[in-house]
Amino acid sequence: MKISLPAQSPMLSKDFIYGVATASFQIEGSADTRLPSIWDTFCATPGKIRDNSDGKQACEHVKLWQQDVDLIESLGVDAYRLSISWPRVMHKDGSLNQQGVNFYIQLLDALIAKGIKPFVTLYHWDLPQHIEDDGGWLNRETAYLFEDYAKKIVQALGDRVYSYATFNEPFCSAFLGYEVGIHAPGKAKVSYGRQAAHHILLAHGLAMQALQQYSPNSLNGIVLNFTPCYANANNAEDRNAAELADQYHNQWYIKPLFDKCYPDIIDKLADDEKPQVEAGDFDIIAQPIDFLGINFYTRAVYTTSENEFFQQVDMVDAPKTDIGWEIYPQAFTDLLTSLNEKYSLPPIFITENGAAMADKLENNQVSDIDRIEYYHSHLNAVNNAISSGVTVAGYFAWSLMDNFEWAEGYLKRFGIVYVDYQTQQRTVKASGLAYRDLINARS
Ligand code: GBH
Repeated sequence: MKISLPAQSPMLSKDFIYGVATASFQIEGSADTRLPSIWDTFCATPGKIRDNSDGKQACEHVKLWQQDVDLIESLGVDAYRLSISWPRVMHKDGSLNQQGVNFYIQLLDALIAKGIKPFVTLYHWDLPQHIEDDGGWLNRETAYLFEDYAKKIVQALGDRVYSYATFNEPFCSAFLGYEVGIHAPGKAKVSYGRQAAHHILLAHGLAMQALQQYSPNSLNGIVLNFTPCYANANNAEDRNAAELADQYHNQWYIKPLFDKCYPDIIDKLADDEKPQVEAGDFDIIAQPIDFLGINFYTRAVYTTSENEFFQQVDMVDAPKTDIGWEIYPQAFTDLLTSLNEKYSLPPIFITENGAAMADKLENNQVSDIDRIEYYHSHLNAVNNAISSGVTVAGYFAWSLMDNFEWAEGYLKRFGIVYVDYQTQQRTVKASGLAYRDLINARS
């Protein structure tokens, strides 16, 4: 079983960037050498993480980073997407923590020495807890603290970074963290979710200005996740439900970046559910971006509901990954072509795509054939979008290695490298080898 693309695909050119991705809290460990984040607090709250685990050790990447860089190199990738832990690089008083900064400097230097392009995300969900204590993303001030963090870290890292993303998936931080509460900080109110989203988008715009000023030579942008919405029955009611779900979960985070407003569904919210927007906010939010990062995993299907705008339908008989997400690669093509029609987009990077599978380590091997199939079908879905005119410049597999999967703890494995958490032994899975072979097969 291998991953292949049509012979003429632009994704088989050496200019197309292939990478692997991780995030700080999910792999770093060494929690005692940084400030606490909202995820430390959330993990310590009973009932929030399925296996009651936490990120104190995770993949011990802070200790094992050199062997992890060798591992990344062995996969033959062009790029590595990592995130910086805000609570590792900043003290409470807002000054840089040089010890934490040095960790990233040595990591970036090691990547660069091997010719691997660093793609750095400034925020992959690990807000310092002391900022949450002052209101977190519900407090407008947090956007300005983020701008300050961005300015300082970007200047400290100098010209080492190929690409910066301000945020990873504002949807997850705002909706999962503040509206339904299944992610940190575990708050649950519609108005909270909408307000957090607005402050995160504002923070993105403020940080974009800083990035373009202090790091004009890197590709600067943002990473959004999309779960394309489909109608359950092909009738007007279900199509409308899917349209509203799309506006609420997907377009809410991209439309302000290009059109300087929220989608129409905002008019259906009660006044006390709408975010407070100040004059000039949309001008800040809609800073030009050099690239758009897109994370795709699955689609969602909707029907009408009596008391909600829409209701998700479980596709009972559909193929699913080990985390229960439907495998539906056509949605990836549909997503890319429809975004390309709606907005005048900069080049796209697929910053995450991958699958959780029930992996077994046997005789030092993991034959994750179903994951290879997932990558094969989804890379071909991207290729189909490129064929119909969408500009995609690169693709990152989520994830380099198994890691702390948020509310699922260590129960779900997304890696193309297997991690034995007892020994911290890494083993490249069959999917990792297949990905390497695809990358090496380019001309
Ligand atoms: C990403 O989030 C994260 O960036 C990354 O840290 C994480 O490890 C990885 O994905 C895997 O989870 O309920 O069936 O409608 C992705 C978050 C996943 C949120 C799909 C919406 C919809 C699934 N998105 N999910 S469903």
